Amino acid sequence: MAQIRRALLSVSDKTGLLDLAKALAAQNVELIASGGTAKTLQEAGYQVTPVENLSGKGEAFQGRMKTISFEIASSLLFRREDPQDIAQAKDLNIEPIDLLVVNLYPFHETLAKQGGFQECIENIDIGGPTLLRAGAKNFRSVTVLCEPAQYPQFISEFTESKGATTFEFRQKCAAQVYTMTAFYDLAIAGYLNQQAGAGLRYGENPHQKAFVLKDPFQEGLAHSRSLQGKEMSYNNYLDADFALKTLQDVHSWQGGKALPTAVVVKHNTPCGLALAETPLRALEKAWKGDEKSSFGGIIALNFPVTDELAAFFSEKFVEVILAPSFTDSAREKLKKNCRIMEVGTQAKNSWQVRSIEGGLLVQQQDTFDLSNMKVVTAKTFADDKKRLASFAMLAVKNLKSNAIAICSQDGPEFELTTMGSGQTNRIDCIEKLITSRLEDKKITDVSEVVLASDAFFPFADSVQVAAKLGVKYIIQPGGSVKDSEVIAEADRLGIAMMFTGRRHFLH
Ligand code: 93A
Repeated sequence: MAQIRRALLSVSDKTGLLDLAKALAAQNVELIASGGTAKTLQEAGYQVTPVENLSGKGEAFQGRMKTISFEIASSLLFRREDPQDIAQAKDLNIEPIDLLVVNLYPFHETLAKQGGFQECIENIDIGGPTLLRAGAKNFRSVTVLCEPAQYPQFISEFTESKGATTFEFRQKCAAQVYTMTAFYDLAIAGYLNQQAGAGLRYGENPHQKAFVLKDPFQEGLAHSRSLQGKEMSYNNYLDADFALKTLQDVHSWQGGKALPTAVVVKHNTPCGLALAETPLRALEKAWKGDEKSSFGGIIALNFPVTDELAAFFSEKFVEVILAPSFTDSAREKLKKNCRIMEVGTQAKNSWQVRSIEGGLLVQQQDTFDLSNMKVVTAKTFADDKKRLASFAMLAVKNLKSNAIAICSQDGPEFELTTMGSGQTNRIDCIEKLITSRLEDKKITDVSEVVLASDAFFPFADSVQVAAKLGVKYIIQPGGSVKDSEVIAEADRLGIAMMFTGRRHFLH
């Protein structure tokens, strides 16, 4: 528990301020406040120490300087448990501040009401984030509240414990501060980027504004420059990211000596994927995975693009080619409007962030692990078939759910033969998409392919449809309440099946 004796309050939104002041005053906490906040408190009858008593200077530059000062930051930051800091604070006449209550200038609201440029700039809070970040860094001793929604919980904990807070509460508050300042800065960055005309030509559609925010702390696609061709578009980035992630996955699955690998992505879906003994074969096989869809696709390769490969593209239209390098003459040969980008094949295992209304969803990247892979049927898999099954699982991992991949092998070479993805039910994926695509490609013998499913089969019907097609090998995560029925059906139909214990939903 950390006892609160002095509080600094500096709030734009005065909601709940007086309830908070009442609870603090009841425990004899000294209230220090900036101009407007002090006024509100004083008008309600509270005794307030003006912030200038600490900083030694009054507000300046029309309010741009209120709380930014050596003394105030020191009061928040010095280590309360460190003898050296304690001695120095004493020398410098610094008294600790134990509670900080700040909410920031309403930058978002100013944008929302379409405030003018100068009004927006003035609403960029500098002192507030400085205080917040200082207090939050010292959460071991300092409690920091950055929005009125936190007050009720604080008041009840603080009152109950007679003027203190717990470490857990302070840590949660600190995390909230850095989330708050991150979103605050993100809004400012977005606004200034837009004002500066930085950005993509448009978003997914021409009427949508869009820009890329590059993470300065990470490398990756957002930082790569297109070496030639038109600028990357929003959709190009999305598809290129998908192509690259799939390529990196397949590249690392092969271990040290990766064979030439090619991925073709269309609309966020790898529709072609192959690894082969020569770059040209890998490219040809990936392209033929779904020739109809490959037109206008995005290509990712784990090998340099040479003349021979550039010639492959001469009669074809592709949006982007991603590869570790391009020879000068290959660049000459590639169509001038084809975007080319040099990118690595090394996966960066960073957080994956997606936006939803009102926030961001954050998760680890999906990883591949077949250490629990096991045969569950009477019929088994030969070792090379197991390898093909793991490739098929890798292919289906990179397809939008519900997804089914059918993969085949020719010696050391592997390819995605056909797939169905993005379906709202699994059975349609096999019954409609896979069946018609196999017909399209005139593939009649599927006895040596492996069919992979990104999640378990909820019923035995998918196995029946697969058997009707002639499929003899299936790999899937397992985990359905009907697993035993599914296995029994596979046994009855002479199908070999493996479970991996790891689902690969991709929504
Ligand atoms: O203009 S500032 O960036 N400079 C400062 O030094 C400063 N200190 C606090 N904005 C500053 N603040 C902000 O003022 C706080 O974050 C809060 O939003 C607001 C409270 O001002 P007042 O107490 O005068 O109403």
